[in-house]
Amino acid sequence: MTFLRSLASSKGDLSSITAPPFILSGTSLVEYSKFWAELPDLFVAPTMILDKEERALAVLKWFIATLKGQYTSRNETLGSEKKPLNPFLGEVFLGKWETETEGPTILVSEQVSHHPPVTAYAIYNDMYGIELQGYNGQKASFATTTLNVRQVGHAVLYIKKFDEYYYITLPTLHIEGLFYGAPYVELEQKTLIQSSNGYRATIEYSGKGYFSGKKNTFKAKFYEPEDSNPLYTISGQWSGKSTIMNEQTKNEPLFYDATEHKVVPLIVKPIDQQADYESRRAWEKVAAAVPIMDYDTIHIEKSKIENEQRELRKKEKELGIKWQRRYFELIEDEGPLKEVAELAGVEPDEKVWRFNREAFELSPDSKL
Ligand code: CLR
Repeated sequence: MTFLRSLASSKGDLSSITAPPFILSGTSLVEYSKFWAELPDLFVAPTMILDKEERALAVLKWFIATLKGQYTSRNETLGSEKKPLNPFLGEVFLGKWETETEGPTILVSEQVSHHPPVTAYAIYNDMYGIELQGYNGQKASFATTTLNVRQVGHAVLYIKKFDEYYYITLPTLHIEGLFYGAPYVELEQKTLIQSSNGYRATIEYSGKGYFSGKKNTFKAKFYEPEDSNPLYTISGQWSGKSTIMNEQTKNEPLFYDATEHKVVPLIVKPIDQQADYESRRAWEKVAAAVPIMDYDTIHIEKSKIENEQRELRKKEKELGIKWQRRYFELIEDEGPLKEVAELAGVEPDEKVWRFNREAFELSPDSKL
């Protein structure tokens, strides 16, 4: 009950929530960017498809396939949704996936803002010429026993060979099961994938009871450029099976089966080779204390990090300087990205976080 009350008074800032110990996780939110590419084969697949329509469908498939990891993996590995550690400004999470067919796929994730919390990330595979960039923050509100979370930010997928962009908006979600101490995520409302080639998909989410009696359901409509009648309707469960219906033939084969897919583990440098500002190194003591429920240590070690951060901000203020982001910069949204946002009919953000690949490659951090 104390927890539910603390949620009710959290006023939109998720980092201010004091969660009961059993709901804490030792993983920082900066790590969550990894869920975009844990299936490297689906991530690079669109680059090999010459037909625009088929390619846009492959992007949709990859996107649907990422949802299970993004939104159910804590339940699967830890038993319930958890409260992640609140990343500090400048905290970085780096890694790569390495598979025989896809080669290396690199992940760079950085906490670019603390108040409000914003994480920016870039994920790229040079062998196939594909790159995903994005950033996100969360706005929370609480109603009775449900925590509602709206995501701010977006992701942009770029395919080099076709000089093609896909603008991706992020779903709104809510946390159910709080009252029973067994929280889990359910997605709601709509997201959009708009390609610079004109193809687009809208994905509508729902939980039990709306489209069907099943949780984690979605219905995606896939459109040709400038057409308001969908070519295909894809529906089912994003954590399970979905089918694709051709609106002309009414033929409805399998689209994706999330239960068949095994994620490729991300390779992260051993902690002793990481920089101080790398997530797992910085939070090492807290992360070790969480599973053994050593609350004193959790508290002491968290406070250390928070105090260090406070000191840093104080010094910057005294010196009249601003914190320099490591690998991302806030720029005006010009050029192709603004165009796809407009095509998508979404209000483009005035300023967006973009990856500075040069800065990353000049840094020793790029040796993964
Ligand atoms: C972060 C960005 C990822 C997708 C994603 C998945 C789960 C979300 C997380 C985002 C933000 C933080 C989040 C989490 C689920 C629970 C957690 C909303 C959007 C909150 C802070 C936890 C509150 C405590 C509960 C367990 C009660 O791409």
